[in-house]
Amino acid sequence: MEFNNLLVAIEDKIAQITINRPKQLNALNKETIAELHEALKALSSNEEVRVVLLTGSGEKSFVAGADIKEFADFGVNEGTELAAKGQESLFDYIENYCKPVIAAVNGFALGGGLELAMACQVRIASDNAKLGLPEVTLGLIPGYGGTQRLAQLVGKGRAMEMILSAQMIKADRAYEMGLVNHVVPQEELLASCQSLASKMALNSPNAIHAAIKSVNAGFKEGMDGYKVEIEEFGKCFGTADFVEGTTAFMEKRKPQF
Ligand code: CO8
Repeated sequence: MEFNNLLVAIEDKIAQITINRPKQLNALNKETIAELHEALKALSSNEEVRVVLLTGSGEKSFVAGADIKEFADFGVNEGTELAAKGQESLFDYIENYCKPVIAAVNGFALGGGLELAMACQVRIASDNAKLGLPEVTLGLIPGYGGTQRLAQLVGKGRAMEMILSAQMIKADRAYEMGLVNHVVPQEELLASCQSLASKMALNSPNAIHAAIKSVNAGFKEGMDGYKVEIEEFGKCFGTADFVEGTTAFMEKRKPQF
């Protein structure tokens, strides 16, 4: 897969997507958002890929936000459209993706960059990472799901404080708040993400997708998460993965999914 702003590599069932605009601290312009969607879409139907790692190039920044230069002269309609399209094509798409997406937060995760990390199923940060939603300093608010997902992850009071103060927090604080799952030294970041990804890659892809759908259902307006869980649980019984998983258990061997 060839892209202008991304590098994509696949190894041992794990795809790594690296956002590759280091001079702009990997800021998300429209083309990068479109390419991320395209890359993820292609990987969704690739059965050899079980987990996706998402990171930024260089040692300084995961993603320093949406590309401010691109929307500096926008009006109300263009701003609304930018947020709506981005949410649908990338942020919601990742949240509801059929495979786990792990954000390897290797530096600044600001604005749209933190929103991107928050849309992923799991976040692991390097010890130099700084996270924040500085949009109010620009006369904006988070527009890629940040007002919702930050409150879900860390609670309303902490989300309000981060959004209204626009202050960045360090990786350790993000860990204490539950905003990232782990903090590791920068040189170990990718290996840590790969280690977690390789554990996920051993499990039933069908069950993983069902689990993602069920967990997310509890956070969706008008959806009953318990009901979705029952439906998804039931559907698992009709899959080859269920037959393989239970047979392997009885035969005292590891399942091959
Ligand atoms: N957009 C565009 N360019 C950026 C961005 C960005 N978000 N962040 C950094 N860059 C560029 C800088 O302009 C600079 O380029 P140049 O050398 O051509 O001037 C280059 O990256 C390096 O940046 P700095 O020289 O500023 O590096 P520092 O180490 O001094 O500072 C910071 C690093 C603190 C990360 C600083 O760059 C910064 O504050 N960046 C902006 C952070 C920010 O405000 N992010 C939020 C953006 S708004 C947003 O994400 C909205 C999301 C919701 C959108 C909904 C639809 C619109």
